[in-house]
Amino acid sequence: MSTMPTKVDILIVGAGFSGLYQLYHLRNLGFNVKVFEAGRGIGGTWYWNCYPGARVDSDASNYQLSIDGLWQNWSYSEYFPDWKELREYFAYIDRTLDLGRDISLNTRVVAAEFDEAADEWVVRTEKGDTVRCRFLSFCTGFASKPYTPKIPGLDTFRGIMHHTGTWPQDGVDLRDKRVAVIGTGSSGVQVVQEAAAVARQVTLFQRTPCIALPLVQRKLDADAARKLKDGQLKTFDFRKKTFAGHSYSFTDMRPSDFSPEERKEFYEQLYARGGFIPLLCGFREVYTDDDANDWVYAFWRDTVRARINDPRLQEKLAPAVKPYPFAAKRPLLEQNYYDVFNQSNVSLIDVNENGITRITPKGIQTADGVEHQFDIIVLATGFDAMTGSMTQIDIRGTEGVTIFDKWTAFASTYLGMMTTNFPNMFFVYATHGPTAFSNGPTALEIQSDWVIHCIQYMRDHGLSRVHPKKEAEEEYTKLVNDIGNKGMWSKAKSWYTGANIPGKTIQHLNFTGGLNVYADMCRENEEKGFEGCEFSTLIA
Ligand code: NA7
Repeated sequence: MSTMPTKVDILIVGAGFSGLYQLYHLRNLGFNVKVFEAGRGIGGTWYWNCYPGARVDSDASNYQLSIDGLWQNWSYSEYFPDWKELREYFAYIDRTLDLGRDISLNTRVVAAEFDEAADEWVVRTEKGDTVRCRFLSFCTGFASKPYTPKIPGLDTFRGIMHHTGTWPQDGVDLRDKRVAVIGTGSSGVQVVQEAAAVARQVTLFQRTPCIALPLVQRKLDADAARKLKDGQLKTFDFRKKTFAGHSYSFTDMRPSDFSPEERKEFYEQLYARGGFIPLLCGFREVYTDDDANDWVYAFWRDTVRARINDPRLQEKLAPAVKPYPFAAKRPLLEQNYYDVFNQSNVSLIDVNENGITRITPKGIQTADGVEHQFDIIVLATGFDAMTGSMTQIDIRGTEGVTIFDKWTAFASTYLGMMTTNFPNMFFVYATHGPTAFSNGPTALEIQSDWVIHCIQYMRDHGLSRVHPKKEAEEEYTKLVNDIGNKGMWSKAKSWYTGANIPGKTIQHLNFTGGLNVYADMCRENEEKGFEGCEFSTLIA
């Protein structure tokens, strides 16, 4: 892997999908580019999230980069690959594109300061190395700052305790153990499924029931993989034109076009196809219309309740009255999550009825005074998502402004890729992008292309500094929040709006108008010479 440079044209932070995509394209354009990656391996999310059961929710043909020469020779073995296979895919990308020579692993960026006299960033790593660069591109994703609630006694536990986002690389054996899982997001659901099969006892601490759709996993044999490959170019093209960056889109039919029986039959067919199909090929009105949302929730609830034997657990896991609108939090995918609660080794504690009072050396104490003893506690408690990936770094722009100070009160960005006071700094697949509900590779390719073209434009025009105009940023930020307010997202507490982090300002952190709309905006913006950006040149 790479040696430490002192000066480069472009420094990329993070070696996940975005970082690798940008490195490949910028290097091909003749720029001197380096990637700094905090992990000891590449893969971003799939390096850190190696907890039992970690698996992607996007399907095989959508969850890959569209780089020519790359996709032709890669096939996943499952329709929804797990973290191990995703790591193999990253190793394949690295090998095929020869990226490793420009990636410094185990190199965490802790600070960056803009040198106004030179139009350069001075970036510092945890080990104390500094590097100068004209452009700084944060490819740190939306979920790289794990969140652990401040539960009293956290550090007194004598067993094994880890957050899913910083799971030990050499794994934790759950076999025959007493396992506690706190959290019912994607991570918690995936761990529960895996633990239920091997652990002696699994106890889920639930605050809010999740809405999980059937994954419908299948193996991809040679024939199935070839069929996907035959349609791959079409997939890459179509996925950029859809609401969520997957190669399928909402029905044109409205709920009122169906009789109740037809509607049910239609959704049964969508459920049988699996993954996000019921959400993304169903009624678009689910995001905006209460009646449509109620119906879709009721359909989901009834299918789930039919799988659970105990009426108490039916009500806990799929309540009669919806706890929040369908899709207001990120829907999850499950394989046998609801079924495992029929097993004698799996139980659920509702922390609203019986809260966690403290972690003890032996386990978790609840409000009823009981000490539940565990060998392993899994903190599946999520992330300070979107803004946190960057506000955790000491980034200082012009006029001494830090990104933490700027975004703590209210996040503002231009196109979800730049922000005023931080010239020559880009970020993708994070704050104000079409991030949370989009297929990752589609969103980050659209955003990264804009970043790459902007840098290229500046080189072609002899420009050394770019930053968004204040009015342009205000307008875009207002757009993000106005569109967000039209949907259901504010009616749930989740990382979509920052509501999962105590004290964090509640606001819309995603562009929810659709990835296709966002892609058009970026293209038009570029065609108009990066309208909304101000460029300048250092006087020699
Ligand atoms: P999520 O989806 O943010 O889930 C975190 C879960 O942790 C969620 O169910 C929270 O409950 C729960 N939580 C947080 N604090 C507490 C406390 N104090 N007590 C009990 N439960 C708590 O994170 P994930 O890692 O699962 O997924 C993140 C994203 O990564 C995911 O959406 C995919 O895009 C990939 P709540 O629901 O807020 O009541």
